[in-house]
Amino acid sequence: MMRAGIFLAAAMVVGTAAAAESWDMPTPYGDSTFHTQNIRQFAEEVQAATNGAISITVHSAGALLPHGEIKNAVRSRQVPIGEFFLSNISNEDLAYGLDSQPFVATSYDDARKLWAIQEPVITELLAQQNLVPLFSVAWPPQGLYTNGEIKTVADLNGLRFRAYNAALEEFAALAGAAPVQVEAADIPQAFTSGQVQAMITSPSTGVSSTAWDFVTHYTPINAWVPKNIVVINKDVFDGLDEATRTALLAAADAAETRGWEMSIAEATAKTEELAQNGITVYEPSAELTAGLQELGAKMLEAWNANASEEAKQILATYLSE
Ligand code: PCA
Repeated sequence: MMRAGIFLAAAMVVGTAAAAESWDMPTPYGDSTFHTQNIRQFAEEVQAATNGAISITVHSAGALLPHGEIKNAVRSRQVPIGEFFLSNISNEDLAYGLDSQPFVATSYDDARKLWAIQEPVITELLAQQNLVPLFSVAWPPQGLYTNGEIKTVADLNGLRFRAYNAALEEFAALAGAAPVQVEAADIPQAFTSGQVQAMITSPSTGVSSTAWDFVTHYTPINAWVPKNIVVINKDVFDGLDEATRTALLAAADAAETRGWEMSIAEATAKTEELAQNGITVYEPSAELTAGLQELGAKMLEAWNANASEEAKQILATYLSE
């Protein structure tokens, strides 16, 4: 009896050790970001639902890998799973970038509709790179941070403007500003060093970068609703047993639902927090909105001229629904 008991216990430990996997999960965004809080909860749920067979360590704020390397690191299996800003890879196919085109999808309803049309196309594109998308969550609608009120597009002329992707760089340049690429985690430093003077981002990122330390005004121009995406290496995914795969997908579904809810709640709460910390929050003038929309229309023309067939199909379906 005794001997059988010891034998069984030893076998169970070995069995668990062989099945257990530790996954490093990089994200460019810091710990105060709701996306990061959401993926940490996802990690906990995966661990619980798989009885510890998979334990995920989230590495925030670009600590493990620079933002621009995360997608390829998952592709090459340097890490099994990771999060990045979806439209950052629009240079590969404009299908990835439609959520960051100004004034295409400007509300959560629009953004959800766009994601539902984008998702199957993106899933196929990512499969060609040995990647499986697990979930995608929107940031709050993007607003404009400056020193002093911006009344028309002309007021942006010459400002050193923080950008996070190619579309924002194009938008800023069309507005006559000078775009500078800066990661979210480096925003405070970029402003205090004078590298940049203005930015477009969410109220969430405004609060997590304590924007009141370096700008005075914020206006919710709600120009687009961009998304993060979490992807897993396809070989890693296919190598899981069915029960584990099912648990992982269920946790991913829950994370997508929870993430969008967190985002919606933050859009209001974080705008209030900006005001509470002394930032003047104002509605954009009709002239500013019209001017920015004109730039958006120009960008969409260029987008259409360069987009792949599948990217154009996403836009056509989106506009027809
Ligand atoms: N915050 C991120 C991406 C979009 C957003 O709201 C950033 O500013 O980099």
